[in-house]
Parts: sequence; C-alpha cells; structure tokens
Amino acid sequence: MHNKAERLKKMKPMPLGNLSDEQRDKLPPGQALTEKFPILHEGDVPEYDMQEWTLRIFGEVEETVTFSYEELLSLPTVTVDCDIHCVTRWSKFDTTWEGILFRDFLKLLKVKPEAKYVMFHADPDYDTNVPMEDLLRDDVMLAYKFNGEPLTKKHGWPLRTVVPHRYFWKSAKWLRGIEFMKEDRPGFWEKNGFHNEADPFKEQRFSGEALPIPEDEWTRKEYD
Ligand SMILES: Nc1nc2c(c(=O)[nH]1)N[C@H]1C(S)=C(S)[C@@H](COP(=O)(O)O)O[C@H]1N2
Ligand SMILES: [Mo]
Repeated sequence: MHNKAERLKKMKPMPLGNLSDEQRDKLPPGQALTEKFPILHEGDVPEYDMQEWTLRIFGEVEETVTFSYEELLSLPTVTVDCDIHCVTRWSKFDTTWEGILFRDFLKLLKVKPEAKYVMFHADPDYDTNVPMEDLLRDDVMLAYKFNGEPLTKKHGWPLRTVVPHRYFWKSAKWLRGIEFMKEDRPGFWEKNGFHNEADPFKEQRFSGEALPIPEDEWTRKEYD
C-alpha cells in the first residue's frame, strides 16, 4: 500500500501569504498559491520514438482505434486558460494549454452509449479515472502545449490530459490510452488512499477519514 495519503495527512499548514480578495476567491480551501510549476510524478520521465508512439482508444467503443501524434496534431485546436490544483496543496493560476478539446475528440470515436466512465492510461504505469460527464466541459482537453510552447518532457510531453476542475493527479501526463468503461474503477492514486471524485473546492483529497491538516510537501519538489 502506498503511504502518500497517510504522509500528506500529517503535514503542517502553509501560510497563505499576501493574496488579493480575488485570488482568495479563486483558491480552493487548504491550497497555497505558487507562481512556479512543480513537477510531480511516480517513476521516470519516459523517452519516446514518435514514429512508434500511439494513443490507443479502447473499451466500450464500436471500434478500437489508435492515433499517431501527427494525426492528433492535425485536429482542430483549442486554447484553454485555467487554474490547476494539486492535492499536495499547491495551486497555480492562469495556466494556458493548447490541444484538443476532449468533447470534440469524442466526436471522432464510436463510443458506446453505455460508456459512463473513462480510464486514462499513461506511462510509466499510471492511470486515473474520471466520469464521462466530467469530460464534456469546455476546459477538459488533451494538451500538447503549455504557455505557447510544446509541453516539456517533465510536464508530460508529448500528450497529457488537463481536467482543471479536479485535483491535478486526474490530469495524466504521458497519456497513451483512453479506455471507455461501463462501470467506474479506481486508478493509481484512487486505489492508494485518494478520493475518487477529487473536487478541490470540496476538498475531496482522501478517501475515508475526515479532512487532513494542510501541509508543505510540494515546496520540496522539483519546479520549473
Ligand atoms: N503519467 C503520470 N501522470 C501524472 C502523474 C504521474 O505520476 N504519472 N502524477 C499526477 C500528479 S499527482 C500531479 S500533481 C500532476 C503533476 O503535473 P506536473 O508535473 O505537470 O505539475 O501530474 C499527474 N499526472
Ligand atoms: Mo499531485
């Protein structure tokens, strides 16, 4: 059993600093604002041969399909501005992502009507689940650019999901597969003590047990 959830529950509070009223309103409870961009993941940053790389669509679909990177880049793009919130208590405001709107991408797939949940499969050995309903919003995307530049390797190049209204662990870096499912199933962190729904404004951090104390674990992570 992974002990990250247990560890986070024991951490100390982070001062809020000098936030404007507007910033305080945008900041979910128990979060601290950062200008930097922390880098968080399990395992090593993957290396890819982009001629070999594919995104695989499977599960409750009429047809399993794969997309090459080139094919994805040729699809219509959207730019999304959003705030992101990590369960380790950092939030970053006004991030800009470019890529494919998930709702638009769905139109290219023959997803069966009974598909109510999605599992995002990512390297190395990462997955995370999100209800289909959540993915239809106008800020959920498959992103390949951050602040006008291609994603950096550490932030998920070549492709990641961005699901801004959930804690950031639901936004899979190094995305390789999208599985449509009839029934919900927990992903990596959801199996390891984290909340299935992960709404930052409801502070849905952990499964079971009452709310933990704030902590400063993220301040000790790598940034860029
Ligand atoms: N493939 C993969 N995606 C992942 C993770 C991971 O370990 N592997 N960690 C998640 C977590 S916990 C967070 S907070 C964000 C961090 O994204 P960042 O490094 O770009 O800030 O990625 C999420 N996506
Ligand atoms: Mo995270």
